[in-house]
Order: sequence, then structure tokens, then C-alpha cells
Amino acid sequence: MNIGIVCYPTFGGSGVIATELAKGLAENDHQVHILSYARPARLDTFQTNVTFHEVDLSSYPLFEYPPYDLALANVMASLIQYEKLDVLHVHYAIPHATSAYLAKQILGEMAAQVPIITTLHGTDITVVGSDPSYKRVVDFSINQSDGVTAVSEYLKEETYRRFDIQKEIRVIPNFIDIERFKRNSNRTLKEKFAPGGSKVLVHVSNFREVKRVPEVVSVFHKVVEHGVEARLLMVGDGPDRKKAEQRCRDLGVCDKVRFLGKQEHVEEILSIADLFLIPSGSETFGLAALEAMGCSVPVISSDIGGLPEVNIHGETGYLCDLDDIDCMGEYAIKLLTDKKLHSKMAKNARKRAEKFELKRLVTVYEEYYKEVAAGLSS
Ligand code: GMT
Repeated sequence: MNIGIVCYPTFGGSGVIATELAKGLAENDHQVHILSYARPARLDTFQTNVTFHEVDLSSYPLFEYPPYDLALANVMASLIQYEKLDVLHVHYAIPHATSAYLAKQILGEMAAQVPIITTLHGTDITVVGSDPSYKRVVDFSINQSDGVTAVSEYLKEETYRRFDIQKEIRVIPNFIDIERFKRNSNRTLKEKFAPGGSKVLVHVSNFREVKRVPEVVSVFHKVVEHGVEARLLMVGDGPDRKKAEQRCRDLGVCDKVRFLGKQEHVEEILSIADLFLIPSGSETFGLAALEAMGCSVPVISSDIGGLPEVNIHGETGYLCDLDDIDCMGEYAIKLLTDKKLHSKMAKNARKRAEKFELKRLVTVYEEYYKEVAAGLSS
């Protein structure tokens, strides 16, 4: 098949999933075209049948904000026409689903049999998509897509609750490359970050408000306060980094916390981790937690959104009520001080992560493409 994949190029989960899917489809001999305004972070290896198309934005004195959605629709229409796309799969509804609809309208009959598939990821539904400034367009564009998928049952239900969607939403969960995200212990690295056998707690995110990064530091403080020798590695960057740094100063744990910034190969850091913390206030899936679990790291998360579909309470880690720092701290201490329990949960975490294996879910998407295309031609 000739497949167009549209995504944001940033470190966020939707861009990661779109790029890994593109690479997986290419492995299965499809020709894949990736469209975005910059090369996606995870598009880091050369594959002969993956082509990246950078959407170029011409500026003009009248435009304070050049209309990206129009430039994108223009590239989409060209690719459908000249690269003979069999399917166009957009990740994150805004503005991708709208641009796809427009591209199809531009081409008319020529594109009638080319399915537009929209994968809903998170804030495109729960935050920005529901904002009154965009809601009607998002509602319309999702309904105009030929196929719609959501990354969790929670997101599917939220979409029906918040929008007037007349279509079936298929849940296709996120996935990881379990060969990449597996534990590859590196004692030297661990000793550098956590000398003398200290425990390593890790958090990975884009440090937006929703990730509650200062709370990560507070949970870590509980662990240290209890007397557990530990270090916290904070991976990523974003608007709330300064607040988290300030929380370290306020709680007097700066000497035990390292802010490592954005990292390409998080699996190396996850491989020296004893515990992963994700106290988010909103999370439709929690890909970062799944990546940690792939590396045999138990997870302590908030009990919200799609996180309970990934992290199983008492099996792969623990879930606590939102903002219940005491609960998260207590479970962290329990896990870090009970070797037998930790080893059991680490194994369970890996086992659960294997259920979200990339190759299997790439096949699920392939089957879904065929199913939606068949629906258009019947
Ligand atoms: O909504 C975001 O935070 C961005 C979005 C993305 O585009 O990266 O993340 C969402 O999609 C990820 C991949 O499907 C999920 O793992 C994240 O849970 C989800 N984030 C939120 O719901 C906050």
C-alpha cells in the first residue's frame, strides 16, 4: 500500500506513535510518506521506503499566523494525486483531520476511494479540541473521517461524551518496540547517577502542567525522607521545569535530583531505573509508562484517564488518587524496600508491556485500513 502518515514532529506521544507506526509499516513493505512541519524526533534511521515531506509555510505580510492547515491540505492533495496514496492516516485531530477533509474535497472523485483515518490521541479531545474556539470544527472533521481510532477505551468514551460523534470509534492501543524497550542493565551508568547502590526513580515527560512535575519531586522527597538512599532522574523539558527545580530547592533534595533535559534514547535511562513516576492530571494512555514497563520498571501513577488500562494496580505497580502524594510516596517506599515484591512487579511490568508489542499492533492498523477501504468501495 501507499500510506500517508501525518503527525506532529515533537517529542509528544502522538508523534512517537505515528513515526513508529510508519517505520513498522515500511518494514512490512508498504511505501510510507510522512507529512509534518519538521522531521519527527523518532525518524532517526534511514529506510528506503519511508519518505519525509516537510510542509512548507510561505509567509506573507498579511499573515500574522501562516495557515498551516491549508499548506498541509495542499501537500496532502498532491500526495494523494501523484503518489497514489491508498490511505491517509492522520494522528491528532487538530488540524490534521480538517486538512485531510479539505484535501479530499479538493480532489473530488479522484480521492473518493482513499480513506481518511483519524487517530485521536489525547488533548485533541480532552483539552484543546473541546475548547469552544475549535470544538465545532473538530466535531465536524472527526465525523467526516472514514475511520476513527482512539488509543484507549477511556479516550473513546470521552470522545463520545464530549462530541456528537456518529461514527464507530475503534480502540487501537499504543505500542512499543519491545526489542528496543527492554532492560539492558548498565552498571557503570547506574553507578554514575546513583553511587553506592542507591535506588533510581525516573520521570519522563514534556514537563507541561498536566504532567505535574513538581509532584514528582514531592513523591521523591517522601522516599528520601523515609531514609531510602535514592536519586531522581528527570528526563524531558517544558514549561514546568522551573517549578520542579524550585520544588527541589524548597524540599532540600537538589543534590539527589538530576534534570537531564530531552533525551533521544530514554531506554538507556529506563534500564537503570527502579521505579517510574507518572502523577499526571490527565493522560489518555501514558506511553511513557508503557516504555518504562518494557524496561521492567514498575510504575506508580495517578488513577486517571487511560493509565489504569496500562498500569495494573498491585501487579505492574500502583495507582493512587490524583494529587495523593502520600499514597504515591508510601507505595514507592514499599516497592523500593521489598526486594521480592519489586522483582515480581518488574517481571509483571515487562510481561504486560509485551501485550502492546509494535509488530502486532501494526498488523491491527493494516487490517483496519483494509476494512475501512472496503467499506468505501462497497
Ligand atoms: O495530549 C498530549 O499531551 C499530547 C499527546 C501527544 O500528541 O503526544 O499525548 C497524548 O497522546 C499520547 C500518545 O497516544 C498518550 O500516551 C498520552 O497519554 C496523551 N497525553 C494526554 O492525554 C495528556
